[in-house]
Amino acid sequence: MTNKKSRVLSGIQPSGDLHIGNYLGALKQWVDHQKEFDAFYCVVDLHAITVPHDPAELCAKTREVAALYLAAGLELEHATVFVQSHVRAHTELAWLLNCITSLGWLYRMTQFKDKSAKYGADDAIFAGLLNYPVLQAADILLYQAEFVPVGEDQRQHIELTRDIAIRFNNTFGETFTLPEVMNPPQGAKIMGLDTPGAKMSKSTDSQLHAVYLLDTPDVIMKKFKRAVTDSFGEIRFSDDPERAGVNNLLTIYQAFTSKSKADIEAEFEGKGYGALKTQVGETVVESLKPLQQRYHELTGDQGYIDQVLAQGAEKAALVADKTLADARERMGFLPSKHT
Ligand code: AQP
Repeated sequence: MTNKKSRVLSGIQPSGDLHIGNYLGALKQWVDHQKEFDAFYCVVDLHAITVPHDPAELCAKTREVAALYLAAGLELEHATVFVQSHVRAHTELAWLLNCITSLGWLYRMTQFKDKSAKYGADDAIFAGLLNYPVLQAADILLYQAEFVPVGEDQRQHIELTRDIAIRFNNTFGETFTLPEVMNPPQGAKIMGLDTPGAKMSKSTDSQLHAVYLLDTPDVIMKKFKRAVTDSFGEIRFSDDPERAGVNNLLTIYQAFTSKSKADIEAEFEGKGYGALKTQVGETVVESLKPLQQRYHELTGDQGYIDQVLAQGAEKAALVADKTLADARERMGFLPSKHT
């Protein structure tokens, strides 16, 4: 009997400030389960250029996101942390997979529909925005990941990854492991505080939409105090879209405290929305304090993060290059004498 750990891979785009949705949907479960898995976590910078971007900001945010991975508690003896673009195999496998991916599959992706709708005319939409789920499939398949810990919004992309892997395996022979989605028990879909009908997102202009991991306590409290609720005056979990604001606050509270729904509803019995907002805000402030402190320590030594990322890329490339070589061979490319 072997004790081989299952492989996991996930990543976050350095496309803005990370928020508590990214933390609860992805980062927290990476940290909570890191000892159980052989883990690869990358900063997916190539995904962040699928919409217009600022080069200096991309570079700064890439380091910031990597530092947040470590500040949240990822330990390097359990997790390989690296930058996606530092491992060239990602872009090469993405091209190979693009050539077996049906256009119809990509047009059906909800994230493409939502994000492209913001740009209106086709001429304003980059082809990368349509194709990036294929790059995401390459990210996952290169590492033969069995599980992909992500928020609920990414489920469709993981299903697409499986479809692409199945088509490749059926056409060219068994090459890729089929990955499964791993959602957290709570917090898989955190909604915007000002728009509880829409998921909390990095790319929004509203000041009251998202609580960022590096927000100060005052700002966090202000955002929770102004969170949209309803006029029912009842504090309980509910799937009713009209009660989505209160449900979202309770979900955030549950994800940070791990209390049961029944205990939480009992705790707020007879209390008003003001008390709920204060309690959730204070819980988030306290929960983020260790992460924020560690982030500031880590970034005090800028060279450290770059060194971690260099070592991570080296380790990741060992795995990724092997899978890419297998895929190239199976597709019939003439082996190169130049390496
Ligand atoms: N609101 C959310 N609730 C729970 N999980 C979430 N995630 C994102 N939003 C929520 C999870 O965070 C991880 C990283 O996401 P991403 O950066 O790859 O892109 P995204 O899903 O498109 O996230 P954002 O924050 O909305 O970014 P932008 O605005 O740049 O597109 C994923 O695991 C995701 O599920």
